[in-house]
Amino acid sequence: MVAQTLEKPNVNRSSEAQKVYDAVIIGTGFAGLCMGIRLKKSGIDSFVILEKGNGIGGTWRDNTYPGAACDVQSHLYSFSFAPKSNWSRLFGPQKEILQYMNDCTDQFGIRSHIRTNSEVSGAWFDEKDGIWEISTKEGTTYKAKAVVSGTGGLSRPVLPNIKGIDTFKGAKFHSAKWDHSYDIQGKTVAVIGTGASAIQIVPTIAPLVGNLKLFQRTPAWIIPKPDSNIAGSVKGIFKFIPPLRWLFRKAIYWLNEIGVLAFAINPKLMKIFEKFAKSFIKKSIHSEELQQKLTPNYTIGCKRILLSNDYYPALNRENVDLITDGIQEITSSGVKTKDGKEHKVDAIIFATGFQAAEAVSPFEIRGRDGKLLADVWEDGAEAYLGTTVSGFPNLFMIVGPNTGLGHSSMILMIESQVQYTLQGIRYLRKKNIKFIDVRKDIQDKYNTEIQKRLSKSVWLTGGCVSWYNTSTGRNTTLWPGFTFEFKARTFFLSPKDYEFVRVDGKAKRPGIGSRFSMALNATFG
Ligand code: N01
Repeated sequence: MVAQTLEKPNVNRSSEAQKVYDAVIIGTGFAGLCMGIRLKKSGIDSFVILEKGNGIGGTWRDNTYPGAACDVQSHLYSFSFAPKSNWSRLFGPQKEILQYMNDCTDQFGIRSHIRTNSEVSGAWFDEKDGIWEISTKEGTTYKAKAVVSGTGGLSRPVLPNIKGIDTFKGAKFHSAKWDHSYDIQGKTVAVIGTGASAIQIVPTIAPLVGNLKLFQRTPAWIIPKPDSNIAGSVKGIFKFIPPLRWLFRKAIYWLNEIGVLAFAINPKLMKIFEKFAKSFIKKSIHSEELQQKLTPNYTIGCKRILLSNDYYPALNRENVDLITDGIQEITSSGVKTKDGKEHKVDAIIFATGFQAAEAVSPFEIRGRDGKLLADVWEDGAEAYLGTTVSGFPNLFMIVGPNTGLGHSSMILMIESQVQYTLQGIRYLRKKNIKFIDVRKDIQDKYNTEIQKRLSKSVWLTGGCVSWYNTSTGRNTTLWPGFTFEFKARTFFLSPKDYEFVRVDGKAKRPGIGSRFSMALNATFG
């Protein structure tokens, strides 16, 4: 239980503290940028975007590890309203994605709204005035009608709880905080973890290091990555014949979308993928012992399916050892496994993932009656349409609970949530509306439905432990359906789902006409 401290920050007497923005957006990942761009495009200028780092990009700024690239096709992993014809590869590398984000920031004129080095320490809702106060660690306080949180599920790297982790004398860092000043050339390096980050790191550093000791707790299912350079002629065609680029994006979209049938509707279909992945192991790995170590004992799809053409070949290398004996402790000079062996290494890289499913928000958020979001989410995060939480009026979360995907581009979900949020912000700009708060019964009904659907999915029936679920086995991260269903459900913000409180204190909802005009304005405004 999080301690109840009802203290607000010292209000900074700067001009920021006096001004009331229409919205304060938190984070400059795809979510925060998308929200800023859509506000700007619809003529709303009264917003700031707070960013804890000193540049934009969120997870794509932080994850600079060798080999970092997207595992979703770039023509789909990009904004629908900002297509890029000249992606260098089908699956773009980190630097190119970060450049794309910077280009969008400038193209849509939102850079002047961004306040870097502004780490939010807390947000408090003042029910009397219907205003959020947002404070930063740097000591500035902002006021806004609405808060849009775009802090993402993968912004808090997790170091494992392994005995002795602090005693190690060599270099150690998390994959999301790569220490580029450390020269790995010729060194003996441990990589702990075999998830999406590790399978990109291992093949990239294996030819550089002296020895690589890879500590695997659970093998991942891996399938080939249909990646390649995109030829100049194709880039030219996409540039000069935009409908073909659009068709290409649509083709990728529908190919990925088919995956939902196996992930969420009938996990038995996963057997087809499993057979394919098993034959991929057999074809790629020389030693039978290694093949066995790399074959998972849970249904494919239960954990994220990984794509790689160079991970298995890297494991065939003489200088790479896959160690599956389980880690006992970390010593001052290496990693000791449960069989009593100490593996001496110069450096340890923790590719151990992020804190995604557990019920925490990265900073204190207090809603009506001083209620703390972390307390409300003690048994697992939940929201309505992954975006709003009852008791926390005028707060919108992009990439909130149960909006993650196992099969396609998160940017599709982000754009849907932004469309929804934009309507909320438009309502709040109406002079007589103080706040809107999603009805608890609506939120509960929605989550009962989502959890029922998830209970049949491979994520809960596949027999694995994954970060998709909380420690009590509740899936708080994934959307159990097609992305077009989510888009349809978030296209209109339906006033009947909300308590509308007006400045005069009366609770009166806008009519049906308003619902349509808000959605149309949000779409075309
Ligand atoms: O993290 P992970 P990640 N002892 O949680 C192991 C996105 N992403 O950073 O499976 C030993 O997947 C853990 O073992 P186990 C993507 O959404 C996207 O790789 O829990 N091992 C696992 O092997 C992805 O899903 C891209 O038994 C320990 C690994 O660490 C998400 O980020 C690229 C351990 C963690 O794997 C996270 O990926 C990269 C311990 N105590 C990442 N604790 C794109 O291309 C944990 N592990 C878009």
